[in-house]
Amino acid sequence: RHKFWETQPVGQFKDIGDSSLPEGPIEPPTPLSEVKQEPYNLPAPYEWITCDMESEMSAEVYNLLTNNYVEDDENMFRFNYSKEFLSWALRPPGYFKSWHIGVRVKASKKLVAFITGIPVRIRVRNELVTMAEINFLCVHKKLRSKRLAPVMIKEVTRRVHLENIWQAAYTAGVVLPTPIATCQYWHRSLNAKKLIDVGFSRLGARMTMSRTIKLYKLPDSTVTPGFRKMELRDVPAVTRLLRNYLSQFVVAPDFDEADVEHWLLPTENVIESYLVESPESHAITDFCSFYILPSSILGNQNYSTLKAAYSYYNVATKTPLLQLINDALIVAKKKDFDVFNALDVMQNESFLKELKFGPGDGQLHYYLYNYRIRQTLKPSELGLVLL
Ligand code: NHW
Ligand code: EN5
Repeated sequence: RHKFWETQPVGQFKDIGDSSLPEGPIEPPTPLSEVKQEPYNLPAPYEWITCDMESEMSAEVYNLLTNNYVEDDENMFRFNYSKEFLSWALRPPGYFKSWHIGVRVKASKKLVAFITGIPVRIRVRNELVTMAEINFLCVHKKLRSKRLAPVMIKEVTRRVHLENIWQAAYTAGVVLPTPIATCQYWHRSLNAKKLIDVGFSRLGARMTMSRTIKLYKLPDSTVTPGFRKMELRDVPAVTRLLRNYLSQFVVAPDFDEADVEHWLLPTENVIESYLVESPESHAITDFCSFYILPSSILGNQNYSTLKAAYSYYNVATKTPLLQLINDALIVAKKKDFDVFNALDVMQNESFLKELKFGPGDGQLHYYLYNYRIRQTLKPSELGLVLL
């Protein structure tokens, strides 16, 4: 069934429910001297390249992904990560350039495949594990089903091993051996008319366009006193808030101040973060964030881009979470986003229905490489959002 994945140190379907298997690494690390020193072989027309995401290479990567990356099941939309977003996603503190891997045609130099890793510290229950986060696996549409993906996965694994890292985390819309959790995408319409016009959503039964627009109406300004954009000076307070919040989840990143500065400080067209500063004590009590990931609309006469915001990390200690996220929706609407998306991770279930999110037709499966979890987790036990 899974000729490649059956050979890898990942949870196998046949082992589901076997409580005699211990939690933790599936294979021990091998001595670094035993890690293969040369890259894996590619079919003859192709060669490996390391992609410098600060150079013109980043435009080639952008073009490959824009034309060949993830689509929905009906091929109506395709993720359109911006160049600025890719630069942010791939260059966090301590990143390795050698983990930004391209495949190109030797003769023409054309980039035809890509895969990336970034280093991350992830806590699984009480264990802190340094891992690679693998993302942006992409093979050009014309080169699909030629078993190029397994070679790319083996090559990124080799380069991760060379840094003495032996575990990885990744998400995918497809089922592979075997998810640690399966999450649901939810969508909150901000521009209902456009969403319907482009086929992202449908007019409900017994609903007119004007009733639908009214249903999703939002106030013009946020309601929480002390709600403002996060600034550099807030990094220590936000780090404390977030670390404390994430400690309750079974799987969560271990963020220090350098990570919070990178991952949560607002960056134009990439990431937006807001917090609540108590008007009395000036304490930072609540925090919310979303990242910006448009999708190309495939084959529509009137529109080419869907502007989407994705819920990232949110922490509410004083303000009700519902009100905090409603303020995030108000901000997103003001900034002309068409839709606000969220997964049912962390405590998101507590606001999704009340704030008029509806379930999408997509799921997101979470995976760990070379780390076994005894039981499948509930989405609410996950404190991790990948981009
Ligand atoms: S998920 C997004 C993945 N990208 C896309 O969906 C873009 C559009 N599709 C494509 O470009 C986020 C191709 O269809 C791809 C597959 C490249 C997906 N993950 O070359 P073949 C990520 O980036 C398996 C893992 O013939 P293809 C996360 C498939 O099950 N495996 O297929 C990435 C089969 O193996 P099997 C996937 O369609 C995590 C084999 O690939 C997969 O031409 C990567 C077929 O290969 C997926 N999304 O290319 C793993 N999709 O055993 C990281 C298919 O079933 C692991 N496959 O026969 C950790 C590594 C680091 C470890 C460090 C210690
Ligand atoms: C790793 N970092 O399927 C990412 N998106 O629901 C890779 N559906 O947008 C993994 N099909 O339901 C990616 N509208 C896996 C996701 C791939 C993309 C994907 C889904 C998620 C999606 C939309 C459009 C469907 C178009 C037809 C959808 C319904 C919205 C509606 C709004 C009003 C209230 C009810 C729901």
